[in-house]
Amino acid sequence: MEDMPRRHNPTTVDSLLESSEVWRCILQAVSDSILIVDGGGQICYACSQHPEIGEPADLKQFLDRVHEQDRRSISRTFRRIKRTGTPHTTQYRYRSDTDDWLWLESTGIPVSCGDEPNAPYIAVWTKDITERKKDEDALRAMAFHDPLTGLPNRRLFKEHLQQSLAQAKRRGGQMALLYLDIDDFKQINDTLGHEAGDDFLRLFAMRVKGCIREGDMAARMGGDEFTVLLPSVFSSANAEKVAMRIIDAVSAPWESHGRQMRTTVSVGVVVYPDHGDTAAALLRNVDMALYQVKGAGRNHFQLYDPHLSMGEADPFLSATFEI
Ligand code: GH3
Ligand code: MG
Repeated sequence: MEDMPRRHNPTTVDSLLESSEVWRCILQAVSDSILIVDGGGQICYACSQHPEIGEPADLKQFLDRVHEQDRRSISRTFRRIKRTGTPHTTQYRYRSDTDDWLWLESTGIPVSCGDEPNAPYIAVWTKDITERKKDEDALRAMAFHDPLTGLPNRRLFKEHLQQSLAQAKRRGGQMALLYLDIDDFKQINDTLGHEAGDDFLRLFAMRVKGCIREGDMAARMGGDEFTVLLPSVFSSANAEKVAMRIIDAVSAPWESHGRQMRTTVSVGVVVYPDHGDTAAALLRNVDMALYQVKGAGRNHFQLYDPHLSMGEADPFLSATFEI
């Protein structure tokens, strides 16, 4: 490969870089905001390309608009820059001129001027990263939610189960877990089509959510399997009541292409601490309880009972049927 021809004269570049006029042009042209703060915290230069960020008169005015939960991290970053003499970056929420919360990312760069020792100034280079944060939030939401129903997915459910369990243990209280499986769901897909199946899954999610309180959680585990987490119950009767409410709500008629349908659901129920004291034990036992309902004819709930044997299935008791 041929050497690239040198296009610049080092002496000219040096004198260019020494020209404050050149730097002023560059700073005013970049699309970020720049502040220069002296050792006493006074802002000695401010140039903002973001009208909504504005140009604070001093560091106090700037910090007043930073979200109170982020102020300590900003002070810590400033101290670190002074202590280490190296650049550091921090992200924080900032109240805009229009009173909206923006996400900003600032990099503080220690700079010295002339012969002054110990870099007495800090140049703060700030980008508006609000859109990037929104995209990250949307991606995070996608990673933890089921796209069809919008409900939390298995991953988020498992996190909440662990948290609820830990809280119940600390409180010495009880919590309940319901495992729901739609009866004969394959039949909806087979007779009405996959889209009707999807419509019913969305309707099912809404009906289940309508049966629980704020603080409780409904999640889709996959396919036609859902869970409901009741982080605080006083007795198994509370959980059974919710299970019954869900069974009633789900069995209300629904319509697909002018056809009136009715669909049922089976529910397994476990309560901590009676039916297990780990997430794995509760999940194993709730699955067993659900298996018992399916075996006993479906369209019902079953509180986990290790002594209960499986009944004979009655395929005509429940499922989806036209009415
Ligand atoms: P059972 O009463 O024993 O639960 O019988 P079932 O027909 O409901 O059987 P199962 O629960 O095993 O079937 C779940 C079916 O759900 C199988 C699969 O084709 C279908 N399914 C899984 N995910 C989706 C989805 O996102 N949309 C639709 N429409 N169908 C799905
Ligand atoms: Mg099913």
